Amino acid sequence: SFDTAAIKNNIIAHEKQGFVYTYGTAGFRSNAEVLGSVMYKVGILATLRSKKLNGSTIGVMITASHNPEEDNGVKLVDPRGEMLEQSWEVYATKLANANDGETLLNAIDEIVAQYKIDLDIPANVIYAYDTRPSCPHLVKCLEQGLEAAGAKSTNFGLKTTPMLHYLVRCINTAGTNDAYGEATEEGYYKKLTAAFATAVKGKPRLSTLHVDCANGVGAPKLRELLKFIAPEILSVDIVNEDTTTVGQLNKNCGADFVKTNQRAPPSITITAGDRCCSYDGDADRIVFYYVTEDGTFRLLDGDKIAGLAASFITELVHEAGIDSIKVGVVQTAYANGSSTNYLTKVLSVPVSCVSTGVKHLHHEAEKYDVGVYFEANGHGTVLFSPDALNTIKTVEAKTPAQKQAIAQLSALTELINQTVGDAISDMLLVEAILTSRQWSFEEWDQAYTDLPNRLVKVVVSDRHIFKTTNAERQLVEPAGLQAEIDSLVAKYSNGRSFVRASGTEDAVRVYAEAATRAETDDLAFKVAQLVY
Ligand code: 16G
Ligand code: ZN
Repeated sequence: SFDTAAIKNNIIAHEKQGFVYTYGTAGFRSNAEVLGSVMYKVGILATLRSKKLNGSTIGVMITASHNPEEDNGVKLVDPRGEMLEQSWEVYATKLANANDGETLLNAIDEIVAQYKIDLDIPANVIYAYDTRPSCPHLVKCLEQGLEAAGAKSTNFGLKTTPMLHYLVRCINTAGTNDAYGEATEEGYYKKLTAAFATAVKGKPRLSTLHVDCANGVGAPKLRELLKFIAPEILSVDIVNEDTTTVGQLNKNCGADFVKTNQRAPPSITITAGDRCCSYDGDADRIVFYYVTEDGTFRLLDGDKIAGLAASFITELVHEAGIDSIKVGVVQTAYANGSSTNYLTKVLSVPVSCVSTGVKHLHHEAEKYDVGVYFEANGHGTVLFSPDALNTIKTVEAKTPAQKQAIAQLSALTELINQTVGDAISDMLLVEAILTSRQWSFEEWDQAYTDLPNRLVKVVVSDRHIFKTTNAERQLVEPAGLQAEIDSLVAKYSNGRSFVRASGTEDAVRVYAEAATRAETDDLAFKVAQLVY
């Protein structure tokens, strides 16, 4: 039961006085040393969230994704495998900052009153964690909170972030019409690999895909998944799978390294014809890359994945004779201008632009029959609306070609992790499309050419004074700054630039793109000077 005396007495003291916790874009995230006290509170919060939702299972994931190994973090997963409902974030923040038992109980009372929570409803929570050395300690702190709050909880152990999202949805939909799958790690592997086999049926296998797992949890999990796929249909070579040597996680490897540095990890020797991709530390992001004959590095990022997926699904929907299903794409301001142009002008699909952060993209994508969403950094997935799923399931084929298209669409709905972006699932999606089309990376890359772009991080004294509008594409504060940026941008051909405060780091980010590399760098530099 919910034991207020225990909650008060077992509180874990703040590790560092004066440290302010914020439930941000991706939950709480910071150096792991200050997070024990937060985990305790998160255990209580997850319990309250479950009670509020009539005992539905809530997920807790301990990870700091692509951050350095000494960091850690935690986020809550809602019953359908989505991110925690946004209105709860401020309460999460309040709980985390309560520094003594009395303040904590007051913060809890406030949540209980605000959401009219019946504390007698039994709570269910599941949790998992990545490979960081700080996880075992933080798990204990979380358990201390769950225990004090009286939740029924299950430790799912080492998992990728998207696996935990999958498990939460499976548990909550079990036995219903939209049961999502078997709530086990094996169930996840079986669902994805069976769908992959169907999607590539009858097509020759592609060459080996080299997968950089960032020395993180993606490595052991991908290895496990491969046991369920015949080597005749997928050939994978795992690189950077050292999850035991301290200091290796995300170090000079992984999706964030590749996207930021626009080059392959030094640990991979890559020659023309090689096909490579990189996961991030918790395997919810992926980017692909190759080098051309003349040795030029070519990145196939989230925008390229979105373009590939949107074109393939649009084509299948048409071949299946179900054009009533409308495909749409959701991007952020970081999407390369060329990708937006390709989607709207060449594919003629609607594109919406939203603020950075998965929760924003996900909810916008739900508005389409088939919503493809990807951040340029490689996080994304595809959502099929209940109506679209139903149409795909029930439509009757009139020709063998239609039958084939319907079977493939149906396989994609199983292959794609629709709860959140998933490096393993997205990898299989891309491989399924490329296998189906018998395309090389070069052919995929032909769709459009990225405009040169530059992302600059500027450390300022107070990033909170930077307020944006229009999906972060324009500043409203500090007053006058946007006008100055606009007049700079006007001087460059195909110029575009915007400034926003980071949600994960104490800094401001400047993005710029223009027709040439020199113009882009110049624009980024000048805008950064305005901000500084
Ligand atoms: C978080 C977000 C990611 C976003 C990034 C932006 C989630 C799960 N993750 O990692 O989607 O791209 O923040 O970071 O929402 P920034 O605010 O520091 O630019
Ligand atoms: Zn991640």
